[in-house]
Amino acid sequence: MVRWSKRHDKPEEIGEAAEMKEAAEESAESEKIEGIVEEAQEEETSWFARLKSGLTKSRDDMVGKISNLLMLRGRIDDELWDDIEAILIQADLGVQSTMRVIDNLRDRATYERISEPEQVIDLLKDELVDILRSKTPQTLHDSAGRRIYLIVGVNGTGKTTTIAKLAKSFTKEGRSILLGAADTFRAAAIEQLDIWARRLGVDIVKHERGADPAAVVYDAIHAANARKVDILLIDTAGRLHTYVNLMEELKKIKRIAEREKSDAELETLLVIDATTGQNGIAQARLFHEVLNVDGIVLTKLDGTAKGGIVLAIQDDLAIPIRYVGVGEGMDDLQEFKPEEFVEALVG
Ligand SMILES: Nc1nc2c(ncn2[C@@H]2O[C@H](COP(=O)(O)OP(=O)(O)OP(=O)(O)O)[C@@H](O)[C@H]2O)c(=O)[nH]1
Ligand SMILES: [Mg+2]
Repeated sequence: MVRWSKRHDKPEEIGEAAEMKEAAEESAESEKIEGIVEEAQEEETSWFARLKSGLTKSRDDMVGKISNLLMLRGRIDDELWDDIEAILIQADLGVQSTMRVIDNLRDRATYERISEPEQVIDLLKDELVDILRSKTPQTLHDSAGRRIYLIVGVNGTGKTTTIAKLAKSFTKEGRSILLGAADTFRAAAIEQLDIWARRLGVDIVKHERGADPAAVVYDAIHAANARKVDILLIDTAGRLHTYVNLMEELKKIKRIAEREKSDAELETLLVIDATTGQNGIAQARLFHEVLNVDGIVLTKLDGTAKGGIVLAIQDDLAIPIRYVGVGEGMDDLQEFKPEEFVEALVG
């Protein structure tokens, strides 16, 4: 744990043991990154298959339960809608989106004289796509223009990994990249980003651990402006002494970025771990209040993810989902596409 000296606002000496631990962590991190890069090169499974397999649990929790219900019930009545409503809420869809889905399903079932319960699944699919599509913005930015991505989120959600994945994907598009290491708080955070920068062959702007993150952001933006770099990706801390400290720091960083960005567009992306369900929604609400985020990166949709939170975030909170991640591999992050997501979720 890093302690801070009051006078210099810098970490105090951490001692030999801590340094050894850090060196061990760095080497473990380095090995892990090597593994991820190698796996990405061998990766053959398609993105959609991975997304679909990642959403297996969400699919079982939502569509599986609804299908069973439809089979058992055998007819469409008020009780059926109530039961579907309960399933959607349990699947973390959010109250507002669940109400909207149920109201629209009920109306359409009446207008279209749907009598076979199995048809409800197709209606549900349409409804989910409609909601997600209506809330998915057309591109936020001029795709050819210079951009600065401020990557924020609580610790462990996948910020640094997402930066590496985005850097790789933008590099493939032929765009020039710079990384900014503004998580100066956590031990080994700068080294972790540095390892990625080396692996991906991109430049990085970094200061010493404990330095003022706003100063890193200032330098990174000025370097990006001077070199006319297309994409600057800024890593930030996920944890400080307190949540209030973190929010104050991020607000300051954003203010500096807005002020210094010159002709680049600034996009604040909040990274949320999909396995945290309702907690992730609470994080989105809080970060949005303080930082006015432009979009969400939803990571860890593989495993025990709660796919329903996509609707809760995009519909209830009206924050667009920009990217989704389904694994630790370099190709496991893609732009969010409503039709594809619903196809993978509902099948
Ligand atoms: N399964 C899975 N793991 C992921 C995904 N994205 C990131 N991870 C893993 O989550 C862990 C944390 O990722 P980081 O990128 O270090 O998270 P962070 O937000 O930068 O964390 P701090 O720097 O501590 O704030 C790592 O082990 C990643 O490999 C994903 O989409 N799926
Ligand atoms: Mg990090």
